[in-house]
Amino acid sequence: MGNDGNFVTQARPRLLVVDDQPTNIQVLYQILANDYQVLMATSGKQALALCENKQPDLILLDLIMPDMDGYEVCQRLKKNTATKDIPIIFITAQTDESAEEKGLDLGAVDFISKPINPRIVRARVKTHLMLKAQSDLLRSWAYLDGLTGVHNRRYFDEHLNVEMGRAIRNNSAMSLVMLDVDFFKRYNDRYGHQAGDDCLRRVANSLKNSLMRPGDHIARYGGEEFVCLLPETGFAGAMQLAEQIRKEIIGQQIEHADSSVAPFVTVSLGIGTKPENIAGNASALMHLADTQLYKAKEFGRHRIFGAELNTSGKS
Ligand code: GH3
Ligand code: MG
Repeated sequence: MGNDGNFVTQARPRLLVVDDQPTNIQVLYQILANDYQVLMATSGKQALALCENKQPDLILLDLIMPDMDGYEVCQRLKKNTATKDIPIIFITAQTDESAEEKGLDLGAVDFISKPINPRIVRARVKTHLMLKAQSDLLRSWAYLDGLTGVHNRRYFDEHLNVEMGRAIRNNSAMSLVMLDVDFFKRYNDRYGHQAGDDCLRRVANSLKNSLMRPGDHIARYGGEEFVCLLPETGFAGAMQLAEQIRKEIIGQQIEHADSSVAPFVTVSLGIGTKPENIAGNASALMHLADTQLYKAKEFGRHRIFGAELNTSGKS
């Protein structure tokens, strides 16, 4: 995965061929370049960097290389959450079974022996790319909310930690916006559960329409509660966005005759911000946004409250 939950393989799969001998790379390139985008690396170090930045769909990895051998490259890729799901096929002149066993134990999916047989290489690459595409698809489903199509809580929880780590490393700001539909129980009671589901879809769409940056994440956190994760966004920016969301939702004029705040569906929002240069942690930020949401409810609903970590509350 590694990037914004976009797990689905691109139209032309991307392979990475790693070998310290350029002539070996050349041979594989000629076999595969017609069908795939082929990236090349001549050392383990180069391979690791390419994997993080370019996210290949499959790696053909030479076992014996100077400096860092194929086993070590494999081990490092498997340890890194950003690269652990990329399948690895070892290419080796070694015929001894224990080498193969060790490679498979380290998480490689297959072994191909040199000298290269083009038909075998093509067939195995095709098979493993198909398996990868299937598992990418399953993984993406496991992270989606079936009703609204936005990410689910599981995805959010994992991403919150990753983004918080990044924000701390870069000393950058980061905000959460938590949102809860006002008087939603009454909405269901009056209009029925089916209409309630439609309403949640429309709320999710409003969020999608309001969040413009590619790094922003939206997730359905619970029944009628959503959360937006906004990397590199300070308090003022989050406030502005929350206001836009609030307006967008009331602007849809979804009739809600039993609401005590408006004739339409409204939402309450709570913001938590980790400011620049202040170390935060994911659960403290989550707790802050949640407390602010609670305040927004308490002070009348259809409003926004927010606060920054380590500073006093603001609204
Ligand atoms: P408040 O303004 O304080 O948030 O009141 P509320 O009625 O929105 O909050 P409450 O927590 O009392 O009720 C939430 C309701 O949301 C109850 C539950 O039946 C409904 N709900 C939760 N998930 C779904 C869902 O997936 N579909 C539908 N239609 N309703 C849901
Ligand atoms: Mg509610």
